[in-house]
Amino acid sequence: MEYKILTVEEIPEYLVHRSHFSPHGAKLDLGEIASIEEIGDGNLNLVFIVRAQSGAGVVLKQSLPYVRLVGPEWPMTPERARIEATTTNIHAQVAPDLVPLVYDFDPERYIIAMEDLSDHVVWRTALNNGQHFVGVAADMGEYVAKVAFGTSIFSVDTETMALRKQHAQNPDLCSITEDLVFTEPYGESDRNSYLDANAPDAAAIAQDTELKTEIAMAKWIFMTHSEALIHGDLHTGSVMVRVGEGNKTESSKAFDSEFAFYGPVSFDLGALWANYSIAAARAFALGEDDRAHKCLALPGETWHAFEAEFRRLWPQRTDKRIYSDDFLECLLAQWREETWLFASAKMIRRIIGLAKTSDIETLEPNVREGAARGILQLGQTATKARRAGSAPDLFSELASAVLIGARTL
Ligand code: SR1
Ligand code: MG
Repeated sequence: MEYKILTVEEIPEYLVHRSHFSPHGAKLDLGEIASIEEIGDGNLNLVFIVRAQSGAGVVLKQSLPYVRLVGPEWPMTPERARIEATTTNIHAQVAPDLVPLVYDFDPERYIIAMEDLSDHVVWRTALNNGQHFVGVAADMGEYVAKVAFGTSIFSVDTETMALRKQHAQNPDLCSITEDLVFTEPYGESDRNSYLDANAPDAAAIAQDTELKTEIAMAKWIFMTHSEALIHGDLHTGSVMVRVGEGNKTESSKAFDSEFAFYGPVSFDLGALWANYSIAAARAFALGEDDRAHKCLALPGETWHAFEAEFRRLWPQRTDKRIYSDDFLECLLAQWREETWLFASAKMIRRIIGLAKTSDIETLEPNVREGAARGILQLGQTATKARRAGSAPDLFSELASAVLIGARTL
């Protein structure tokens, strides 16, 4: 069937045909539509926000048959919309308040209708604007723990796990991660790019054989450890936050789980740590050191909330015969060390490879140079330093020293 791209003009008619879905418990009456806007700023999809006169809204997200960031010359399966809808629904069962509601999935047009989160902001945008939200990093730790426990063999029986893994196969998007995160930044690739001033830093990465062995280990873990139905792309641009007084988080939602698959739990934690460090590098580059240190407190906040929630859930595991309390300690220690490794890989890719972060890209080149160098050096040193102790505070101390040392203020 020919792929039909959704347009603003078509949406009122489209909603009539999907009339069975009822955002906010009341059908979105076409006569009441106040506005329709395309708001997608991600790398892959079209995103529309439909607002009714009543104030109710719904988001329509369509996955294109190609990578939006590059164009039709990079075809990509639109099936990722099904992965995202299914994952969001499964995550909603285990972490109900921490993901958006999915109202509808249209498998023919690859369109998800989901909760309008207009009263939330994208966390990365807030960080870029110099805002610090209290509680969201802990919420994300809790989310990863609930998913790690609730979608894994600790609570799902073997047969159901086998079926879930089958339905969650996501080879096209996993290949993107395998290439962009774990391979291309470490050698020649047409998709790599950086400031001329950072060419020696990229060359140092490509020549660091010890680092490349660690990254090979990370890639192997990513490709072989099917532990839980992880989010798969949990950076600060995949989190929406609503805050109240004192910038205290009232609601956190992890969204955009199209990269989800049965993978290593520590990959999601590493993605968060990497993006906290990138936010810190931006703050240091702008001379906002107090705020940078607050960003570097976030790895600890996420880890401690993750650990506390996983420990809280542990007594509910279905098989206590061999999965003992001693095993739990080993597992947490292993995940904590892997988190350093994945954080490093996720930092390095955002500086050298395709798909960068606005945190760094919107800095003036003179300070961007030092911020980028700091992130690369942090990735290089953290992969090795983790073996000497993997407490999150040690990561933050290392990050602070490396990012300050590299900045070009
Ligand atoms: C071609 S997709 C590029 C990146 O965008 C997503 O956010 C993932 O991080 C992916 O690697
Ligand atoms: Mg995304």
